[in-house]
Order: sequence, then C-alpha cells, then structure tokens
Amino acid sequence: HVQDFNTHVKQNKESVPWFPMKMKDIDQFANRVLSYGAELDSDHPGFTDPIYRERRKQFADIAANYHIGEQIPRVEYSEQEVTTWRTIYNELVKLYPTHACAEFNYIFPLLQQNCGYSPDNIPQLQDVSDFLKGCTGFTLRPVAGLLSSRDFLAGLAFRVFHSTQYIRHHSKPMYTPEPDICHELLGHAPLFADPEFAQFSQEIGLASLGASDNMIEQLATLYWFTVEYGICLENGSKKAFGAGLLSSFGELQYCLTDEPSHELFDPSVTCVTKYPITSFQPKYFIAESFADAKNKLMTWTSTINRPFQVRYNPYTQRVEMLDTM
Ligand code: TIH
Ligand code: FE2
Repeated sequence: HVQDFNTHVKQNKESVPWFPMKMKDIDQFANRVLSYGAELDSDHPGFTDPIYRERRKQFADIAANYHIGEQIPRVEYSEQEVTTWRTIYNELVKLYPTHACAEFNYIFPLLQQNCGYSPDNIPQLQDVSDFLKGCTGFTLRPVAGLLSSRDFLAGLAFRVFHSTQYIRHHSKPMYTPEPDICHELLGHAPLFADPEFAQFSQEIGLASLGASDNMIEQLATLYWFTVEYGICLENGSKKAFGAGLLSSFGELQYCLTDEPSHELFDPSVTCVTKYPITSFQPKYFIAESFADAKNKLMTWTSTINRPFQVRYNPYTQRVEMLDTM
C-alpha cells in the first residue's frame, strides 16, 4: 500500500534520508548549492573578468528566486555571449551528422524549428522546457550553482532537469568542466525529448530517492558514464549520446577515436569506475541502445536494498511509496 514518507519513517524507525515526495518539494533544495554560481574559483577563466563575474551573479539570482511552476525569466544575451554560443554551435553542427546518435539527429532539427536553435540565438530555457514537456513530460528548472548528486538525481525522478542559464567564459569555448547553457541546451535538452532516454534518466532518479550515500555515488557514476559521457552503437559504429560529448567540439571528436578506451556498458562494473571531471575522459562505456541500457539499469537497480519501492504518479506528480517490509 501507499504510505507517506514520515509515517513510514516513524513506523520503521530507520534513518532513510529525506527525499522529495511531490514536485513542489524540489523548491526546498534547489538553492542548496555546493558552490554558488556567482563565486568563481581562482583558476576559472572568468575569475579576473569583472563583467563576467557580475553577469554570473545575475543568473544566480534568477535561479535563487525561482519556484516550480513559474515561467523561467527570459534573458537577453549580450553580443559577446551570442558570439561564444555561435562559435560552439557552428563547430558542433558540422560534427553531429557523423558523431551524434540517430535519436539526437532526429530531434535537433525540431529544436531549430520550434525553440529558436540557430547560430545567432541562444534559446530561452522556458521555450525548450515547453517543448520537452510536450514530448516526454520533462521540464527544465534554473539552478544557481552545483547541486549535490542526491538533490540533482532526485529532480530526475520527477522528470525535472536542473539547468544552468549562464554561458561559459568567451576565452575557452572548446571545453568547460562546469555546465553552462551550451552544455544544457546542445548536450542535454535534445535527448530528453526521446521517450526511451527520458525513461532511462527517470529510472536513475527514482532509484536515488532515499538511497544510502554509497548508492548515490554509484548512481551518480552511472549517470556520468551514460547521460554525460555515453556512447552507443549504430550498425556497428560508435556514436555519442552523452551531453558532455555533444556540447564539446573538442571531446566529441576525441571520444570516437582510438585514443581513449571503450568498454561495454555494464552497470555493476560501470558504477564503481573512477573518472576525471576537468579533462577529457580516458574511458567510455558503450550501450547497445537506450532500451538495452535501461533494461540493464533496471535489472541492476532491482538488487538495491531499500525497505520500500517507489513509483511516480504523473497525474498527481507525486512519488508513491510501496512498502515492502
Ligand atoms: N565538458 C562539457 C563542455 O565543454 O561542454 C561540459 C560538462 C560536461 C559534464 C559536466 S559539465
Ligand atoms: Fe551535464
């Protein structure tokens, strides 16, 4: 039977970490950022650029004041920001036909037609969010900085993707270790319009609710090697589907060469593999298809030891708990 979380904890006296049960609960953690988006480290390319720092603060404020269900404020990007976007966009669209997976190449023209994707325009988060909602129910939510893995993954359980709105510093367009609007809109957004991929992403999110710290780390690693850096096979040749690849014209070329190593995606192996976060990846995992990756993931998550099961009710936008104790 379905039970509410607090009742569950009281009755079982277990230390299950808090997790959101309804869409609105996400507002409680969306501002709990590890590093506030406005404070840049000394090695960040924008550290000594006062205009860039001030701009980042504006974006952090938009996210900090946002509540679920509201319209995401529209932003007018500067000529310099659009130039950065254009550089990245023009390099990437040359590579997509040969380097990106078929699902991505099917959706990308729809984003050009419906959401203002073009070399001269940085699309608005609200327009992309509306488009995704009509495809798979995914929506975007602006975020002020880096969330913990636990909070970020919890959003996916509700098909909510936390998205940055600022753009990387113009001095380094080819690669950024922190997400930015190019990474979100070129890397992530297209595949959230794909039903299989959307479900795969949500399954990681649902598995994360109330999970132990150790399990969160394993799920974040699975997310990293699929949603961020996944490669799949199409008629025997490798194609990129990970957002970190699809938004970086440097790494998108590199990832399909023989320089890095490639291994078949296997959740039990992949989930404990270490990875660097500020350089190209030395190793990628290859999925046979989104459906296959989802099946393997669900087989693996079914072995997770939790005293309850969860399922998402899209009509109420709530997580329902099925007690299994
Ligand atoms: N490296 C990516 C890029 O340059 O677009 C961005 C990120 C990937 C993963 C986290 S941030
Ligand atoms: Fe990402």
